[in-house]
Amino acid sequence: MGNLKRRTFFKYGLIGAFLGVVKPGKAAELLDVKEFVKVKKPVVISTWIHGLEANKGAWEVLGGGGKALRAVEKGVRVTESDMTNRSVGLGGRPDRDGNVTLDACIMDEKSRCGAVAYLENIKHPISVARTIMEETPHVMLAGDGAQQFALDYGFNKTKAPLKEVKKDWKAWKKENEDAFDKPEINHENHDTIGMLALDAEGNLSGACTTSGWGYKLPGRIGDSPIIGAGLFVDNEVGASCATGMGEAIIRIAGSHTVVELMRAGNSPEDACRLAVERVIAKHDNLEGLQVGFIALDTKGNYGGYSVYNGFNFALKTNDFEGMVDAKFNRSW
Ligand code: SD4
Repeated sequence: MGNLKRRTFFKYGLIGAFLGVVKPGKAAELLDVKEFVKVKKPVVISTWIHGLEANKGAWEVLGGGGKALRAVEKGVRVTESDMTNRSVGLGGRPDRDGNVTLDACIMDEKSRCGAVAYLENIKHPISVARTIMEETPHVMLAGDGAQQFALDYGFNKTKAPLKEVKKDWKAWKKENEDAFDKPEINHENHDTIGMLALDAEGNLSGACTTSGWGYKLPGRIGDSPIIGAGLFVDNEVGASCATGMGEAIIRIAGSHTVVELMRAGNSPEDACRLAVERVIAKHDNLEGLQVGFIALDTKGNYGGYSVYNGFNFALKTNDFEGMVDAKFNRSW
């Protein structure tokens, strides 16, 4: 411990002892009490504007001292329930053949995780992911097996797509015969919700849920249900989640990369930026390739970064509720 740290240690150790937070005998066991004092919690961040409502849902748990895991599930269920949302839940756009297929995953402070991919007709994929995590020895279920599992565990079947979504899909199909050969993604048709929370006990959890790339090839699965790509949590370091073109995020194991960059000492924003720079370095053609990451560390520091401008995230703490514009590498 250097001189400065030693002073910090004694200063806060003594304050802690005075306040009764730290027993004098215990103070010697704390390595860096200054860091401990600085932790800001609870805090929740989530991708895009729909994150505002989702954060409110999460805060019903976090604000009362509840656990991050329950908060992120409750939070993103708000977005999954919103039938006006075209990129999350059963209100989402279908695949090329007109079927709505959902991807989601969840991860907690003990590195337990659950994921569901290519799930049809179930309203809350995030809760199916949590049930897989808690009730099975597996991490991920997909397709018909995942749906059967959900039905067995009491989830109801719900019809999709919505009438108006089907109408849009029919119009798209008429105009886009080419897309059957060469699928394209654009930055308006995909807005996954990824959420990260740090609870009052200092534990992290995350959740990610999406209907994926609108009009995707049938069978396509993006990054959102893949632990390490769409979401990663390490309670010793921090958590990250991703939005944007899943294929590019998977190629660099995006969210895991962000967490490892934080482990190496980068701030959440710098870690997101470095991961975005890695995405950029791995792609010759960046046209339409939007990727954004958000990250939250164990001290309640947060940040986000994207390839292109326009990405933002919702933040809620005891003192602040609102949107934060992420920094970006380039403009559209
Ligand atoms: C996917 N990453 O399926 C998702 C889509 C998304 O913001 O995040 N959109 O590739």
